[in-house]
Amino acid sequence: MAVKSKRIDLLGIATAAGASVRGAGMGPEALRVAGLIEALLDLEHEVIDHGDLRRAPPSPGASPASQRLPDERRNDVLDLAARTSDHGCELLQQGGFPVFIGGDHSIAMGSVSAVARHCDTRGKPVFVLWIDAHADFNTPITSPTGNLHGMPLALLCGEPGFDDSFHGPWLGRIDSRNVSIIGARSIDRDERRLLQSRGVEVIDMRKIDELGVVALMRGVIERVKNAGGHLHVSLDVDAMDPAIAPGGGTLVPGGLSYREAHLIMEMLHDSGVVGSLDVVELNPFLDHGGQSATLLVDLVASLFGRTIMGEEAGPMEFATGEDS
Ligand SMILES: [Mn+2]
Repeated sequence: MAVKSKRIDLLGIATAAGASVRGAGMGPEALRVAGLIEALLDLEHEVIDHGDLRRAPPSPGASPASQRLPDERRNDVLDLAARTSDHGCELLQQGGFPVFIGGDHSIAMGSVSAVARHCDTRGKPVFVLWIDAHADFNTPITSPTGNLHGMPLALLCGEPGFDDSFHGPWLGRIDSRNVSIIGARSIDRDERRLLQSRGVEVIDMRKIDELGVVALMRGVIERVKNAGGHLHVSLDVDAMDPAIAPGGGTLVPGGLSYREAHLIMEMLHDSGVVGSLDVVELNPFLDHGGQSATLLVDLVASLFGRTIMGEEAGPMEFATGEDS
C-alpha cells in the first residue's frame, strides 16, 4: 500500500502539570531529538512544527514546581487545554493532521476537544482509541490521587464531578460508547464501575493475550469505518511494556510487546480512518538513553506508513537492477 502524503502539524504541549512525577514537560523536545520530524519527512509527508505551548515562567521568588499547589497545577492544565483545543481546531480546519506531543496525558483534554469541535461542524462522529496501561477515566470524586492526567477521558465523556473551572467553550464532548481503551492493566475500583456503566470498550491485556491484536483491532476499525467516523489515537508510552519503554512516570508491568505495538500502528495506517494523534507521558528524565523516545518515533512512523519492506519493493523494480 503506497503512502499517501499528508500535511502533518506537530504541536508540543510542554507540561507535567497533570502528573505527580516531574519530567514529562521535556517530552516534546526529546521526541524531536529522537528524530520525529526526520522520520515523517522520510515518508514524504509535509511536516510543520508549531513549537510548544507552555505556561509563562514563574515570577522570581515563586515556589518551585515541586511545591506547586493542586489549584496552581489545575490552572496550568486547563489553560493549556483551552489553548491546545483552539490551536488544534484551527489546524484541523486547515486540513492538517495534528500530532499533539506531550506532556502528560492531561493534554488530551485539549487535543480531543479540538477534534470533537471540528467534527461537530462537519457532522462526523468521533471515535477515540486510547492506547494506555490506564483508563484515565477517573473524576475528581473517584480519583485516589487527584492527578488530572488520570481524568481526561471522564471529562471528555461528560462525567459529573468536574467543577465549573473545567468547563468552557474550548471543551468538546465525545460519546463514551465510541471510546476503546487498549493495553489496559491498571484500573481503579470506582473507575472500573464507571467504565462498565458508560459502555466504554476496554481491551485489557488478557484479551490481547487470548485473542490477539489483529482480531481486536479489526473490530475497532470496522466500527469507525461503518460510521464514517474520525478516529483520534492517543498513545501513552506506558501502554508498552516497561522493558521496552522505561521512560514513563507510571509504569505497569505486562504491557504491549514491541511487535504488538507496531502491529496496532500498522493496522491503523492501513485503515485510513485516523485523523489525529497524541503522543504522551514520555518522561526523558526517566528514560534510558532515549530508548522510549526512539520507540515512540518508530511507532509514529508506522502509523504514518513506514513498513518493513518499504513501499516500492515489488519484484518488477527488483528485476530492473538499477537500485542496489
Ligand atoms: Mn494515560
